[in-house]
Amino acid sequence: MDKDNLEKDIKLNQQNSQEYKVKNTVDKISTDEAVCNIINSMEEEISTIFSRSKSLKPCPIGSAVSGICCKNCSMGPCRVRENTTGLCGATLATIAARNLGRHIAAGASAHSDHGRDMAHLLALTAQNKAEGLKIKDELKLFRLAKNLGISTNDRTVNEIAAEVAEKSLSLFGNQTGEIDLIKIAPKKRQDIWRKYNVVPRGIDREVVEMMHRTNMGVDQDPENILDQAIRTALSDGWGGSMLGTEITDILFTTPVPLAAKSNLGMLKKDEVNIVIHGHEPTLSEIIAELSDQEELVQYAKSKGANGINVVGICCTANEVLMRQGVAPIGNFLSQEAAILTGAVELMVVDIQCIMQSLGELAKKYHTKLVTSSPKAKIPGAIHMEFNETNGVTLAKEIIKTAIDNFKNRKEKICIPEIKSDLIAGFSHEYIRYMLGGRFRESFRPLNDGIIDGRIQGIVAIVGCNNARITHDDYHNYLAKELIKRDYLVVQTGCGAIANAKCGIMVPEAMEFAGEGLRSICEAVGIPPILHLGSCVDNSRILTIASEIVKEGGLGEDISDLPAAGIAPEWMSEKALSIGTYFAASGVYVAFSGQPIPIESSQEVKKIMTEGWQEKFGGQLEYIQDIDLLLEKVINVIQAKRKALKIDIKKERVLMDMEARRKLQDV
Ligand code: BF8
Repeated sequence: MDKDNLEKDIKLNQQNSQEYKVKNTVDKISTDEAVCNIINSMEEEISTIFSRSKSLKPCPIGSAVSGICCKNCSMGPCRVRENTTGLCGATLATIAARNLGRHIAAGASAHSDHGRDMAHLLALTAQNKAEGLKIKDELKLFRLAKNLGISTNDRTVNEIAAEVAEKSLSLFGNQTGEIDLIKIAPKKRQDIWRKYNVVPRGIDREVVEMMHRTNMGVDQDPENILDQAIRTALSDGWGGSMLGTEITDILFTTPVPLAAKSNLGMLKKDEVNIVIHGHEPTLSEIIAELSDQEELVQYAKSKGANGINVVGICCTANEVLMRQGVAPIGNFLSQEAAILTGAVELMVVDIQCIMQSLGELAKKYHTKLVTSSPKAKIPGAIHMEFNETNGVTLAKEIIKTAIDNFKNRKEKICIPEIKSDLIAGFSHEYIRYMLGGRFRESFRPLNDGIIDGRIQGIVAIVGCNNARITHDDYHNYLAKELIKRDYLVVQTGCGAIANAKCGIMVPEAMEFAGEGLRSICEAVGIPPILHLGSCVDNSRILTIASEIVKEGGLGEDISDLPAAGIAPEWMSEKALSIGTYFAASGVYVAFSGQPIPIESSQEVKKIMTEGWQEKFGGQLEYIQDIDLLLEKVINVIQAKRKALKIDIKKERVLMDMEARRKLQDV
């Protein structure tokens, strides 16, 4: 590059960076008053994600807003714009597709490796080697066995579990064929995947091939690269994540609705506070169970505390909330605030979405930060390793460490008096049961509600928080706007915790819902926003969508359903994998907050919208303006209603007691 061009390039970069800064200024850090109170009441300047987001701006090239960065070989990093190429000749579109493919491979790996650990745990449980664990949901085990083609006749539960574990683990290493769980999808959907050659063969295989194809000088056709990205994402949604959800239900029970409370106000001033954080539920389920044990409670009392209070953050919280009602005190952006209260004796973390800053932050407080997974150590933390066979012993040791730390509280305790009620625990099994009743469980009433227009559609609002935008704002805004217009909202991950903290995950929220949705919620006794669990539990949404299709009356495929997905505050690579497997399953998906890392390539954007729409009947796009996003989602769903010929609103029939009883008794 000559000197003039170099100067031009630098100037353009600065200009882009400047524009980008203006667009992304966050006025309010959070809509969660508890988090705002904690951050605003800090007496000394302590670095948090909110302060760092002000001083460290995102690189416009790295985030693929005004160009793209390729660093897959040491001749670069190459900064590439439209009409320029990297040293090897790679175009912007090729680099964008490659980078996205790698992000998806990482996101799918995270979910699937979690699923693998659950399968491994099931194998040890079947051999009675997993301390404190046994199979709690035999029915669910039989169902998974059936889906994996395993016979359940004349065999003990442990024999079946052992074979289910073995078969599940084999899905990771399969080299050819198709992973079994795709057969849960409607037949038409499976045929679409086969037609475009994107059916996952083996979970690990797809990730490895994605990494290979994006290595220097291999796959250079953006569409071909993105087809492999789709196959990788499908191996997550219909593979690793689905196994994670199914096996967690088998080991810890399939969730049913339960009441709980959320937010930082659930920390207790006079009790030993233990925060469970991360994504793998096993150790945390045991900690939560043991925290009521008389011996441990007495030990806490002997140290001056009134009891033991286990609360959670992120998806470990969602998992243990769904089955034991443990309070989610916060989502991704609340993790530092929890320590800043000065009331946390111990935070035990496993894997994923754990900020490294916790190590330094914990040192300033009396909080002990404990890492438990060999896969995730943090400088400054104490490592107490969970190895599947030491659950109870380790959980007790962790609880005792927390109790012993109670006396070391030194900082001012600052627990905001803010908490909200919530209802969680909506597994797909329970939704079918609650709609149809005990003897005739069915999705029929839901399908009928959609067909007659009382429910206009189903929208999944999922995914993370992102410090570049106001914490929880988009999650809560969209959920309220959608239920108002008669769209049933399903939630997972940090989005679910956002809605819970905002107080709209309770039946009372039906007062904000439209008339049609309200009539269904009242008859069935559910909130208009359903908490489906953690991020791997997005696989529950795939199962629900498949069951709705199977029930009939709403087309033959997931792409026919009046449904959409939104990740309005996405941050993690896992969200890109989720968005992609939903799009490839036939769902319209919109991301907001921060751009998806292909924004500068018109060619890749076209493939992921028009191209994927044509091939898979779904698409994935970024829409910055949240109102435009809302409008687009509604338009997409209304177009699907029109195609199904259910767009003409039927006369609203006021439901008398008999009609309500009918709905309950179907
Ligand atoms: O897996 S929503 S910030 S906590 S990645 Fe992480 Fe995103 Fe939260 Fe759960 Ni999901």
